[in-house]
Amino acid sequence: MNRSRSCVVRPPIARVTRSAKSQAAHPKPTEIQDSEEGLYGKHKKIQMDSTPAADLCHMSVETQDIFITSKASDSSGDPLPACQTSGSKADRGSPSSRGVKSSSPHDLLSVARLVKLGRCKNVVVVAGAGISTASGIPDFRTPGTGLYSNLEKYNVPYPEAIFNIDYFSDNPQPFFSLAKVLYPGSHRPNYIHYFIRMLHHKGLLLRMYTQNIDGLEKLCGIPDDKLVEAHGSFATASCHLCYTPYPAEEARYAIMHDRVPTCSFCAATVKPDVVFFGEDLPRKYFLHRKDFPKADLLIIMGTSLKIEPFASLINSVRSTVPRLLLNRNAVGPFERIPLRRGDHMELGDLADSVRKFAELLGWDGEIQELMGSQEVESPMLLSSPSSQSRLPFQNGVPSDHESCEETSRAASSRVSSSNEETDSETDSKSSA
Ligand code: CNA
Repeated sequence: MNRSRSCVVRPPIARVTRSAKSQAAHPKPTEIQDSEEGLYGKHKKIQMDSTPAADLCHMSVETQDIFITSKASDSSGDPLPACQTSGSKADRGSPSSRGVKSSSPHDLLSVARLVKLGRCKNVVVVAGAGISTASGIPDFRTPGTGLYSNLEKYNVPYPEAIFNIDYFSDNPQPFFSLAKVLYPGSHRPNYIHYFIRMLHHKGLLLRMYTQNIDGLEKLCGIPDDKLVEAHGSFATASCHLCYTPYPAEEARYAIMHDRVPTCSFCAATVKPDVVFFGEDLPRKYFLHRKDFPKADLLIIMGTSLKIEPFASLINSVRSTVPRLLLNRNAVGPFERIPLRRGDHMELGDLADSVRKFAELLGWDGEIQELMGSQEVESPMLLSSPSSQSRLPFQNGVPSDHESCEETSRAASSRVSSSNEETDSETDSKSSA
């Protein structure tokens, strides 16, 4: 994974990031140069309703949210006021209903009808931590159960510090303690993951963009070429300063045994290639430039849409493309009244909503069967944490194309980093 050479120290107060700023500044359709050759082929010429894709490269979080969530961790207040699910669509326009969002009972039905009519053949799924809470992995922001409400034990000044590369540089311990909980291995995919796999099975999944780092998408069988792990994963590891690759299994072993893995090249701390605030996203993320203009249905599930640039992705589908939000509460543009034409949402427990959607599509039986067959085919994979943890690797070697790509990228970035040592040092010094 490339780390930004222009990495800027972001104190909690400096909210505006390149991506967030550009989104505000460029609400109009963006024209992408025809000559622009992407990593994964040529980009579409016109990208409607899009945030300039080139700007979507650094992960950041709204500071406002940092303060709100910090506050939430020492009080029982809801950082993102949970939206009520009562009321009708007509309510949405009235000032008295501002902040009170609803899902119509017809929303799921309308989208299911479109799918059944064969109108959605290029479905893009955008997902976050909420798809894995049913697997027992806490999300970030759910009050009470979310990781941000339970950070006292990590002793960090503000929740996001735990994923801040500059903070990590000084003190990796908080992240390593959390990594022990998040490392893939002790959790298994749930119905929601298998629903997405079923989309693929039906030939409808154009791509899944996940912010999750738990590896459950791969574990349930969503193929690598259909998956973009936008915030990286634990499948590879490298030095956080010089990017020299480090065997992921060794990093895992060290972290699990409360040791700090260090780089054999420069002796700095090694970290799993999970994207931190202030770091670049994996290159595969830029597939969004060709995927989103092509999408004919966008399903957004289990995310608070608080982290940029990922959150802005959902604005880069064409304006006529239906967007379905499945979440506990309204988030992002779905908080606005009235909703954009073509926007639908089903609020409530995600597993319930997804099951309902699957039933409307007539897929529920098949999904159950798929889950059952997975259990029978590889009971150890699904039940044994230790064997699960080996899944992304085959004898310690990353088993998929992306992991290899990440590794070779890290190797090449080591070369470039030694060539540009001064840059890198400046960055790291300013980070410190
Ligand atoms: P978040 O900010 O915690 O938001 C999660 C959203 O999902 C919230 O809106 C919740 O209301 C909603 N949600 C949670 N559980 C349910 C449920 N059962 N039914 C319905 N809705 C539910 O997390 P985001 O994904 O938006 O933030 C992105 C971060 C989280 C990424 O950088 C991840 O790396 C990070 N993260 C990942 C994991 C994981 O890999 N499983 C876990 C925790 C955090």
